[in-house]
Formats: sequence, C-alpha cells, structure tokens
Amino acid sequence: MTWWRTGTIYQIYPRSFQDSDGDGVGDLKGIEARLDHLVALGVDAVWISPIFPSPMRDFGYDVADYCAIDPRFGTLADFDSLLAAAHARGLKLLLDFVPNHSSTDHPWFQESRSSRDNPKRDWYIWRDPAPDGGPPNNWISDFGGSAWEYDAATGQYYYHAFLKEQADLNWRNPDLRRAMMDALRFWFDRGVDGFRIDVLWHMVKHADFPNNPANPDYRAGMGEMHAVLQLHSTDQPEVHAIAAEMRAIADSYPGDRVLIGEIYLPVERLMHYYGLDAPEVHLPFNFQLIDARWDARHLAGLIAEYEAALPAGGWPNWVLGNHDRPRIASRVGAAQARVAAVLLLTLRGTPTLYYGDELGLADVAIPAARVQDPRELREPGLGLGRDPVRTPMPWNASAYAGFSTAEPWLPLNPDWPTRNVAAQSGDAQSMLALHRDLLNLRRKHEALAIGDFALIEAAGDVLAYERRHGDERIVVALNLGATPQPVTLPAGDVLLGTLPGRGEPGLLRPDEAIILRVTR
Ligand code: TEU
Repeated sequence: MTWWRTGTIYQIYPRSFQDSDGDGVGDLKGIEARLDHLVALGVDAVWISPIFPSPMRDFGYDVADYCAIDPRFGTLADFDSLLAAAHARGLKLLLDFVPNHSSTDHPWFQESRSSRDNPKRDWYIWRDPAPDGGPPNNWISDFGGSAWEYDAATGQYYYHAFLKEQADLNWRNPDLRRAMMDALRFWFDRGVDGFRIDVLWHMVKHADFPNNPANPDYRAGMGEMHAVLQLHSTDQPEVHAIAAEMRAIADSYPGDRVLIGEIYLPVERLMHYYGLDAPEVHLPFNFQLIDARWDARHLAGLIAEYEAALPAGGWPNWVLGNHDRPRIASRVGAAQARVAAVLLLTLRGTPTLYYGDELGLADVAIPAARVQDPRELREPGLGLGRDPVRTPMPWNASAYAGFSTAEPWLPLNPDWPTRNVAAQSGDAQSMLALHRDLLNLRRKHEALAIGDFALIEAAGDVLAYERRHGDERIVVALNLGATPQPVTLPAGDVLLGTLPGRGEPGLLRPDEAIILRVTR
C-alpha cells in the first residue's frame, strides 16, 4: 500500500506555525524546528500552504515567482534543509501549487499587460470591453465584485477569479502551459513528494466567455459571488487533459509522488478528477465534512453517497478543516470535536488534519483593527473572514506561546496558556493525546487504515460503522450529541474511548466515541 493511502496528511499554514527570526511571522526554519511534534503526533506527510515569493495580498496564493522561496519564509537552502530534515524523520513534504492565477507582480503579468502584442499577452485572459464599456461578461470574483479588471494602458479587461491582484493564467496557451509544467518539475527535481493543487477546477474557462446563469437559490446577504453559478467559468472539460499531464509528470518521478486537487464541486463532478480517460489527481479533496450538518443520518448519507460514487481504484479522502473554513472545534464545540477527530481518523480514506485541530484550537475573534484577510476586508460582516482559523500555533506557556519572540501577525487564541502542545503532551486525556492514540491505532490495525467500510447504525445522534480487513473487524461508535444514547454493539475489546473509563454497556455517554475490536 502506498504511503498516501495508509498515511495521514497534516496541513501547515506557514505564517502561523513557528517563527524562528522574531518577526512575528512563521517560517521554514521554524517548521524544521517543530518536525518532532509531527513525528510524535504520528502523521506521515506535511502539506505547506504557499511559500513562494509573493506580495502576500492573499498570503502566498498570489505567486510572483513559482521557482523560489519568499524571503519572509527563508531561502532555497532553508527549504532544502527542511526537506532533508523531514525525509530523515520519514515524513513526506508536499507543496502548494497555485496554477490558476499568478500575482499581478509576476514578471509574466508585467510583460503581458505592457502591450497587446507582447509575446506573453496571451498568457493571461484579456478581453475587450462590452459595447457599453463595461466588463466583458457577468462573471463574479470569489472575493466580491466583477471578476474583470480594466487596464487603461491597453484598453482591455483581464480576468481574476479571486483578487484583482491575482490574474488568471491562460492555460489554453501552450507556452504558459509548458512554463508551469516546468515549475512543477523544478520542485519534483528538488525532491518534494507531491503537491496540493489550488483551485484545480477553475483552471480552464469556457472558450467563448458566455454569461453565467443566475443562481436560483441566491439570497441577498450571501455575498455577491453566490449570485451567479460558475457554470462557464469553472469545471470545463479541457481541465482534465491538464490534470492528466500533471499526473504524468508526477508519475515520471520515482517514489510515489502524490497530487491532491483542491476542488469544491458536487461529488459526482468531483469524481471526474480521479481521471476518466487517464489518471489525474490521486486525491481530489473531499470537502463533504467541512460544512456538513452534524447529524448522524446526514453524515451516513454523505459517506454512502461518496463511497458509491468513487470510481474503480479511486482512493477516498476526508477533510475536517483548512485555512479557508471555520475550525471543527468552533463548529461542533470542544467536547464534540473529540468525536469528530475519531470520525476523521477512522473513516476509509486518507485524512488531512489542519494544524491546531490536534489541540482542539477554536476560531479566534479578530479585532477589526487587526483584520488581515483580503476576503474579510472586501466583504466584511459576511462571516467569511479567514483570519480566525489562521492564528498562531500555541506551543507552550512562555511568551507568545512559544510561537515567536515578537507580537504575532494574528492574535493567539486567548486560551493559549493552557491549550498548547506542552500542556497537552503530558495529559493522557488531552485532545493531543487522543490524536496520537488514534494515529497510533491506524498504524497498528490494517482494518482502520485500509479496511472496508460498512454502516451499522445511523439514527438520532448515533453513528456506528465497521471497518473490516481479513479477519479483523473494528467497530466505531459515535455519539454526536450531548445526551446518553443506547447502542447495540458486538462484543469486543475497547481499543480507544474519548471519555475516561467505560460507561454502561449498551450506552454511549454524551459526546462519547468508542472504538472496539470485535472478538466474535
Ligand atoms: O481557495 C479556493 C476557494 O474556493 C475559496 O474561495 C474558498 O472557498 C474561500 O477561501 C472560503 O472563504 C483557494 C485557497 O485555499 C484560498 O486560500 C485562496 O484564497 C484561493 O484559493 C485563491 O487562491
């Protein structure tokens, strides 16, 4: 079994993991210094959000050079050192490739915008104004407003699905395509174990740029980007050949390099990114749990839908949180977050764990004067700001939680003096200990790592399922609510429980999850 099937991936938001040079912003040396935390936790791979040179308008998702390291994060030598240190510990290292758009500071864009006949003009998406001088069509930016920005120098608009400082690249242009594939090779040559690919489903747009249809479900106050459906601006058939080419490049290197696609689409469309004609990404991110209603029947339904939709040979994956979405501890509460951790780490498929979730870190309220996220600054009050989920990792009870010697770029969660790695390391009942135990169990029991999934019960607040591999049967029973729940389980040895001791047989205590190995 390849490592990315049995293993667990851990996402690091590099600004917020560990600062080594006292500027209040995390960096590569900081990550290297904290690798032993990841080894002790028991994860297998680290995915680092973008670390390339960037004006940081969208904190690295606006890349100004695909083949270098931003000085705020360190140097290429620091990167090589981090990679070697990770590999020495048996950890894989994945980078974040942002192929849909570059920063408008990228030299390519500077050339492209300089004249209509510049050789790189067609590397971006330029269109004439509509007859009334307005934008070429009704496509809307994810960060609010039209997705088209007028550039007076050449009298045309360029397209940006996100910020106006993030210009979409034109993947229909063969030279651009080659240049980007070369960037992938640059990092594979250096030894990275794979990539998470940012907004993969956005990469190709309809060649004729028709207006997007109105969204029939649109309600005022949802933010403009929901007003129209992204029918023509995303998920075009031509994207699949590009994903397949990326995969062929990954496969041309030794040692199971992996591609993970960031794709927010309904399950049925998502599955196409495993590859219909040729293999595409190994793991199209499955975000179903990231905004799921916390209800047993609903969760069981989406697990069943997903398992049923998987193509032959397609390996599942699960995500509870990332740098764009509210943290699980805030969505379901501290007690229930323990149950959620059991769910994430016992479903069939590769889990991706977001830094801080192993401590039960919650969203942090950001005072208006300290807001950093351009999304929140564009559409304030919609509750879409992402700063609350990007706050510094609390390591210990010393100044600034051991994250930095200076005031961090975002505030720490006020509970850092008690909720931190050092405090939880010595506490067998802590969230961190629970994660270590769960990851340890996954390593010990093939049934948990690769076994088949079968639903046992989904009623009221109880979700129970079995994982089976060969003769080994492991049952997982979750109480998704705050009241005791009767449950009928086979006889077995309890391998793990989220609460101290064991309740009455046949009863799950409030917010309790148990894992047992069936003995007959
Ligand atoms: O996010 C893509 C995406 O779909 C976002 O619109 C996401 O839904 C939103 O941030 C939630 O509020 C990726 C990155 O993960 C995100 O951080 C970047 O801002 C975005 O692409 C542009 O690169």
